Amino acid sequence: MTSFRNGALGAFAAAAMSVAVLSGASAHSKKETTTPPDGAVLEAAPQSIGMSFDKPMRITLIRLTGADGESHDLERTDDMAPVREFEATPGDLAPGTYTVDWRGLSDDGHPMEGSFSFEIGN
Ligand SMILES: [Cu+2]
Repeated sequence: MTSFRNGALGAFAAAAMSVAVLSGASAHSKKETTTPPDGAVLEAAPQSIGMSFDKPMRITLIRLTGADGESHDLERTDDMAPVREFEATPGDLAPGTYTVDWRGLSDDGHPMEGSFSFEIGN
């Protein structure tokens, strides 16, 4: 019976190890680029606001805030699905400095967040 027990434990250990290998292989999604790029000084208001990720990210919150602290509407089309390319459309934006804050859920289940800013010149 000892050999059966060892066999069962061995199979359990092997299964646990493969789970460990799998979770190790899928690290959380990383932000690669933003639109506009962080710190960009633009001549005109951007047509879109976005982030790209190396793996799918479910964006749970996106907020565009002006220097006066006022938040501006963003129209998103992703339906909160996990995407590698997130894009949202701003309305008309006056010259000034803007910050984008986002939160998301990585494909490995980890919550992520980030922010970037840009300036629209006069
Ligand atoms: Cu992660």
